[in-house]
Amino acid sequence: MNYRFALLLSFAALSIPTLSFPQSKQPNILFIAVDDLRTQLGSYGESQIVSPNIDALAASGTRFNRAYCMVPTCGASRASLFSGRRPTPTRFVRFTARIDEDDPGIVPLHQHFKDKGYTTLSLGKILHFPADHADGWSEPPWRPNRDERGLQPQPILGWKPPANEAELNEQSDKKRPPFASFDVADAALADGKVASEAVRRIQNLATQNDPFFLAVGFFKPHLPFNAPKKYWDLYDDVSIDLPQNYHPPENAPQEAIHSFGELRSYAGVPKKGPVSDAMARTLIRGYYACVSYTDAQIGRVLAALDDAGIADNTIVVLWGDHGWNLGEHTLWCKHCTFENAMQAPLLIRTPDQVAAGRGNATDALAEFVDIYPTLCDLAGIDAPSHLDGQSLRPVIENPELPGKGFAVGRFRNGDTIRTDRWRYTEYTSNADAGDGAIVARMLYDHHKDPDENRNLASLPEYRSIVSQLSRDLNARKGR
Ligand SMILES: [Ca+2]
Repeated sequence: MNYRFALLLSFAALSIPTLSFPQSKQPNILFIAVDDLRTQLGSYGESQIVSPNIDALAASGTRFNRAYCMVPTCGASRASLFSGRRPTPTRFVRFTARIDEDDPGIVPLHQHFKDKGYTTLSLGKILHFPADHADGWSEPPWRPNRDERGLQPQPILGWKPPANEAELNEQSDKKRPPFASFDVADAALADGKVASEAVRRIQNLATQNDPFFLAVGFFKPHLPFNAPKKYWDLYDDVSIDLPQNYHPPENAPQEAIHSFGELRSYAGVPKKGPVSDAMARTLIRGYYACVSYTDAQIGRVLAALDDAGIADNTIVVLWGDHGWNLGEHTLWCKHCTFENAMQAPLLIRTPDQVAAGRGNATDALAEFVDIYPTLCDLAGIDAPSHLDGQSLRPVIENPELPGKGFAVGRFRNGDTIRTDRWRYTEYTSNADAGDGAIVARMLYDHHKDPDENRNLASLPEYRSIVSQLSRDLNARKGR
């Protein structure tokens, strides 16, 4: 056998696996991001929120009952997820965080898939700055026109608006209310446009040979709670109460409670003190309406996958970038390390689950830095070495597995760890340096106090638990 013939034979042998698994069989990824989505959904238990499409996805894939963001603010959470790296006191701190500035030189999730032959597209709100690692997308990131100024707001049941313009504006610089109802079609607002573009793209991508990584980011339920009227109408007859823990936790340090500056920047929201009960109820209802609106758009995108005949070869991931407080502990918005801000939905549906026709749910703790390695694992491509998380594939395939057993995160000067039973947070005096003295602590027992109403950190009988959790937190947090 001459050398040339031997070489040909060896190439032929090498090519057999490739021929057996043509590129078109590599799974696509539909990557759905929802801004400020908390786990108060029917699929996560009792809820007044109408979210049939997210619930159906949850039932057909793996529902992570305990998944946590790394930083409870938009840009930093997203930058951490896309980089696959934990936040530190100087990395992924604010909503304006960028990967290319905070963690230069690493290959982010979308770039990695592009390098592996995927067509990668970003629609709507994905990274906070579309220019951040824009080269990792096959086309420039696309966002809809979000100008809603020409729309006529409709009255909202149960909400008495300020009596006059002066009353509306006197307490705010932003000059627009935190919620509005518009009697318009879904596509008149941004998320309807995002869904329409996603549907159009899916129809085209389904005809191409290359696998795709399609990132679709919805803007709601982020403030302001603007939604088409029909979604507000879903809650006309729903009695909405303030949360039972509309008060700070017992013994909570002042570091834990913020004054929801994000909400206060909207018109009609007082600059100090609590909002009125009427406004609180309307905020909750507006949040519900926005979730239902976004849920309907997610349904259109998922239906497009089915209609194109590619659902059985597409991994679907749905995640909220962090949770949200709807009055719990007197808090609104995110920006804290309570469970309501750190926890967010995470749903992953694999082609195997589509083929089997059923999903599952797991209590294994998951962190959003795990999403990057999970997608590599599920798609059968190598994961880069810089990743801080670990693949969730074993948990998806066997939801009874315990997983890694912890989730850490941080916000400003607070570092927090969630374990099976506990949430522990410690606040340092010098968050920027990351080495300040610990000035306050919180400890909540989720077996006895899932709403986190009683801080146990200063009680002597919990001293050893606090010490152990502090050691675990400091061993695992980003540096
Ligand atoms: Ca967000």
